[in-house]
Amino acid sequence: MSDRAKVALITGVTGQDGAYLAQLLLDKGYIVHGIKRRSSSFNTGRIENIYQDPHEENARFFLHYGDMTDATNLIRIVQETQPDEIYNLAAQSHVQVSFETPEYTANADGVGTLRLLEAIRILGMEKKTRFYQASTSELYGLVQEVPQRETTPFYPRSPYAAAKLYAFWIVVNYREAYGMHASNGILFNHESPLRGETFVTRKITRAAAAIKLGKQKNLYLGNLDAKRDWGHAREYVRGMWMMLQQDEPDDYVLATGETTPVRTFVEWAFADAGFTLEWQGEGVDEKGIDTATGKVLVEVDPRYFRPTEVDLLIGDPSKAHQKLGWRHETAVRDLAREMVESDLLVMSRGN
Ligand code: NDP
Ligand code: GDR
Repeated sequence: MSDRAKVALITGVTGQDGAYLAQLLLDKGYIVHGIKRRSSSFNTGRIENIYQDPHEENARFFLHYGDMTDATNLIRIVQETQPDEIYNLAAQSHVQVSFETPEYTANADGVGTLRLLEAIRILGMEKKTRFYQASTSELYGLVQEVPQRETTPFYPRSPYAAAKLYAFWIVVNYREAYGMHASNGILFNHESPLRGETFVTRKITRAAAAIKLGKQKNLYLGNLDAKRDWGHAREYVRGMWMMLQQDEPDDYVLATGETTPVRTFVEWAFADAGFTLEWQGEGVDEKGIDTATGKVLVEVDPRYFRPTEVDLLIGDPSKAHQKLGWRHETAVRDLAREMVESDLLVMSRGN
């Protein structure tokens, strides 16, 4: 083994997982390159704390403009950075938005993955560069088997999931066809204080904090009956890294093995903000009422219902336990508390 620092390239470095992964790899001594999109507004808030001026002598974190829809750009960045490991986290990652932007989602999430794999192949780096693909429990979609594991059949239920299905299989194909060290992490939902504000957990914890601080009156949600297997993002990015340290590439489920209805997550988050909710009504008329004041704090708005829903996700992470030694640590109840506390702090500072 040489003592040269390993080089990693992260697509989607400005997202929730990208920020945690970049931190993890820097802590491990890697040189980290990240691809960020050009945006008219600031989009590097999550990596502000690890940003390094590239002029600094010992800088190990570098950002490059790029996009998963631009093959020329991906080839150039892979050539310039010569990564030992690529983590493909970039995606239009919002399931509901994928119903509004299906073609773009297919392009960025599906064909984008192909572009990156082809960049490796065109540059003759198949044997040098290991590849991680951000696959998802959304592949399971319509319930075929519970808990869901690596052998459970896929049944995607959204343009997002269909695009990720293509990405999953093109990664398997490049592994088999060209002997690439390419692995899929089939990750169940993972959240954190850095979670995007329109995903349900963060939408809930932000609203609970804002209502507590008198900045918002109530919260509108969609399907309260959906169940998700929620873990902590910081622990899941460690699993990504572990997959690329294995001698052989493979596909792994990362999950907690516990599932929780959206409604329960709402109750927890509001309790952590000091409210006790009582539910009244059913379906679109269901309301969450504060028992102390009688005020309606949570209402259902059908605009957040999806044309096709994924009702139940619960993962079986046994393979990751056995082969990677990976385990989740944070229980979902504690995750909800951490997110509410963080949102209360951020909002009370006025941000
Ligand atoms: P985020 O939505 O927080 O981050 C997505 C990242 O991709 C952002 O950096 C975003 O840039 C970037 N991006 C979006 N479109 C493009 C594009 N066309 N070209 C380049 N970059 C782009 O997602 P997460 O961090 O939560 O998830 C990371 C990955 O893991 C995603 O692929 C997601 O689909 C997948 N996944 C996530 C799970 C979860 O529970 N979080 C579970 C399973 C899979 P910008 O900041 O500019 O928007
Ligand atoms: P998901 O996450 O679709 O599982 O995809 P999201 O938090 O968006 O939804 C979870 C469940 O909550 C229900 N829901 C609502 N969702 C949102 N966003 N907003 C609402 O108001 C609302 N009300 C109820 C949804 O219907 C759904 O059942 C996430 C993303 O990170 C994907 O990129 C990733 O692949 C999967 O997790 C695993």
